[in-house]
This record gives sequence, C-alpha cells and structure tokens, in this order.
Amino acid sequence: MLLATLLTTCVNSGSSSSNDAAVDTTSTTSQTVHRNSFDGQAALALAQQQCDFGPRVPATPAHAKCADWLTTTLQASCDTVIVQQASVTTGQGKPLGIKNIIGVINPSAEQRLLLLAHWDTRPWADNDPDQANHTKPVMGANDGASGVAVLLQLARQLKAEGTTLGIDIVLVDAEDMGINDDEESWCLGTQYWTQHPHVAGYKPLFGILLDMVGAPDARFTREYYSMYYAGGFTEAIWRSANGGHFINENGGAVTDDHVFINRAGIPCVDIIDLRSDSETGFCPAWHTVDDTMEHISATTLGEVGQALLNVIASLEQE
Ligand code: 1BN
Ligand code: ZN
Repeated sequence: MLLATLLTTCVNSGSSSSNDAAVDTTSTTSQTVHRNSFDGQAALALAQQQCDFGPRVPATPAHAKCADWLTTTLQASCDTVIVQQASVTTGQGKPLGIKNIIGVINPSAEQRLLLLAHWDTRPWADNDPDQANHTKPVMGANDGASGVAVLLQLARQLKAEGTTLGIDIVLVDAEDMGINDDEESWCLGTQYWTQHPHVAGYKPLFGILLDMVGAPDARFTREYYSMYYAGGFTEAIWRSANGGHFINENGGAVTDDHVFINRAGIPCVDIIDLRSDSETGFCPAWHTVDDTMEHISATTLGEVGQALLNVIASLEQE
C-alpha cells in the first residue's frame, strides 16, 4: 500500500531557485499533495557555508568548527539534536575521534524516515590528475557538502511547513577516509551508528542517503545495492522525481554508507551521481582538488530536495 501510494503520487519535480511558489500536484489518482517547492538556491548557500570552513577533514580545526555549526544549524529546525561522539579505527589502524550529528523531527511519531549524508571530506585528493595534489585535502563541495546542504534546507522547510512524519537526519562522519580494497575502512561513522543507533530498536520505514548530489550535469541512475535491498522504494523515488537529473536507468554499484545501513536491516537507497562513461564511475571532480563550489548547481540540489519533499508527502498520507 505504501509503495502503491508512492508510485501513484507525483509532485512536479520543480526547479529550485525559489520557494515562494506553492506547488500543487499532479497525481494519477485522486490524491492531492501540497508542498512548497524546494529552494535549491538556499541549499547552495548552505553548501558554501560548509566550504567556508575549509576541507572538513576529521581531527582538524575546520572539522571541529563545522561540527559546531552543523549542530547549531540543525537545532534551529529539529526538535532534538544528538551529537554522537566516538572513537573509531581507521584503515591505517589508528584511533580517530568522530561526530555523527543527528537531528530528530517529531520524535514520538511511529512512522519514520531516515535521511543521511556524510559531512566529512577526504584528506587526500588521490584521484587528481596531478600527483602533487594527492596529499592535499578535498574541499568536498559535492562530495560532502551537497548532501548535507539539501538535508539542512529540507529540515528548515519542514520546520516552516510542518510534517506528520517522523524524520531522522543523520549527518555521518568519516565516510571518506577509506583505502582501496578495504571496504571496512570507509563509512566509519555509519558503521558506528549501525552498532549504536540513537534510539534503541530504531526501525524506520526506509532510509535515503544523499552523496554527490550537486553537479550541474549529475546523472542519478538507480544504484545497484539500492535496487537489491530496496528496489520498490528506489523505483518509487525515481518516478516521483519525474525526470531532470533522475535518469530512468539502473546504474552501477557503490559500497557507500547505505550498504552498511541495509546490512543492519533498514532498506536504504543511495541517491548518487554515477557516470558509466568515466573510469572511476563518478564525476570528473571526484577526489580531486576541483571538487569546489564552482562545480555544483542550485538546480541539481533543488531537484534532489524536491524528490525528498515528494517522498515525504507520499509517506505522510499513509
Ligand atoms: C563516495 C564518495 N564514496 C566516497 N566518496 C564511497 C566510495 C567508497 C566510493 C569506495 C568508491 C569506493
Ligand atoms: Zn569521497
């Protein structure tokens, strides 16, 4: 029933540069969904604010300052904010202090949606064409800030508009410190969270992970593990997103945060920019010093935020 509703309810995938147009709905059934359109420009400004701290590499002052800002920013929009502080072990076998920052909306609602993005940035631009940049950190406008920006703006709009759904926004740390051929060295914050969820017995309906959701030429195809673990929900998201950068094709596989969430028993979808025409499988700026604000777009952020608003509107009707 839930998926049926998602499949038949469709809000225009709107463009993104303003939030003043109250978008009404098109629906293939008699259901009507009302939601203001997502403000992609505001999301872009939130990405800029993260980048203004510099690369958010764990165990650096910029990372610590950004953690405080993310906490304060979420507190303005959420009912509760939990900062999960922990020590994890890196791929190099070293202890690392991390912070998962969790915003809870409608804590007593039973029907819940989990939304995730990683907020840390990679310490090494080791895919840069210039070897001299391989020891420099990545700014992470796309790989880090973009997904967080969409979730911060979403929380802001939900605070203004209200929602009956329970929503948990988990900004995970230390996703991007991994080394090749060592799956467990990636997604350290998420791995910690799956062992220590912020609520005992936590069981949302679904999860949605955003990763690299800002490129102007993004291609959001349906990622392999998302289809494997949560196929119906993945298809429903793509249908309700209704085109734009959401491409009606199945894409490649990425061992991203959502894989660990799925293994913990929560069906979770990764909205991620996948490029079948590139050697890495990702956009050209991936893990290079070019992952900067000039290479992300308010329009793309707006489409992703609108897709989330559409999903939330559908789940609210259950
Ligand atoms: C996504 C963005 N990822 C890292 N930055 C996940 C990933 C893990 C990608 C392993 C490739 C290999
Ligand atoms: Zn990365």
